[in-house]
Amino acid sequence: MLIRKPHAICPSEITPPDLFRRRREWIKAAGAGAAALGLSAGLPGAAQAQRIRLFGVRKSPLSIDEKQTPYEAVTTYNNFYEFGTDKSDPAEYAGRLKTQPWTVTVEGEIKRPKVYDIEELMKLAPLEERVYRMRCVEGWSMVIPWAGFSLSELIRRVEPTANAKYVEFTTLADPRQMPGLRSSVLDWPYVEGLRLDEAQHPLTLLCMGVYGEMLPNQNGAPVRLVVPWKYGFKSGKSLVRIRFQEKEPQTAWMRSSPSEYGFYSNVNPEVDHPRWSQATERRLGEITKRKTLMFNGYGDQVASLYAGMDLKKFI
Ligand SMILES: Nc1nc2c(c(=O)[nH]1)N[C@H]1C(S)=C(S)[C@@H](COP(=O)(O)O)O[C@H]1N2
Ligand SMILES: [Mo]
Repeated sequence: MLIRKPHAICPSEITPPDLFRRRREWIKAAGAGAAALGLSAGLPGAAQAQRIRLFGVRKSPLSIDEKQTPYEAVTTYNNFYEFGTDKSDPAEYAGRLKTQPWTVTVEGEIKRPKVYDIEELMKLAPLEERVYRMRCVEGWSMVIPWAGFSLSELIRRVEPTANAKYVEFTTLADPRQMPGLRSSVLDWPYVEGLRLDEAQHPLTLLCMGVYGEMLPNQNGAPVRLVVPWKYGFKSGKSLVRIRFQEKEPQTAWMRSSPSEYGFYSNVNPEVDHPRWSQATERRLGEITKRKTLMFNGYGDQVASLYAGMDLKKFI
């Protein structure tokens, strides 16, 4: 992964909430004039984006009870390489992504293949708020109140065949909307994968919102995956295809860096990344490092998925 070392990330890199809010207010006030002058392209995407509240989101018992990372940090400190590799790039450039209309093609080893319209997909099951602990492979972590429903709700409806052993997730790769595709940091599109039982696990979230609102583009609008016991890169943003298959998918990170990334990518403090330790992490907004927890603290729920597997080998 083309990244800075974890210790190089300090809290001051995150736009202070006050400053951000003031900037947004200024932009709102200046909005009409700026648009008329054709200046809107120069404004940060996050600031010009419409914020749309989600209604009827119920609390989930799968949430953790930890202090949530502020909205401003969640939406301005992002990895979304399709918009650039700097943490601030997605908030700055993803505003131009057109998320409507949007479809997600569900295909492969299933009895009911279907192209889902995003509106239909959002209504498939009641939306739940899931406060999850998120751990990036780069060494930072956040606590984020996502909104969505278990991916298993979708999987149940499309009826996997006996040949379905894995699920491949493909995300949008549109060079007209995504300036980061010009870089060859990854072999686009961004592809991720899960074993079928991992994909069916109740914690695996098909996510459409955050902080009670529809996802901002920089967080993967209109629909993304969230797999909280794995490193953040497994949680693909802006999904366009979900394919069920017999073979293990080749993920974008495995293709670009096979010596550094395996298929499972479970958070594991005992297995270092070849270039740095994974034993500790920095929770955004905190100074003192925390010890990273096995399966990111979700071991009680997910460890049984890997019974009998050597997790030093299946990284
Ligand atoms: N399509 C796509 N999905 C992606 C990425 C990306 O670059 N492209 N980055 C991943 C990484 S490394 C992380 S840590 C999380 C970050 O999600 P967040 O910015 O919403 O916190 O998104 C993941 N999903
Ligand atoms: Mo990440």
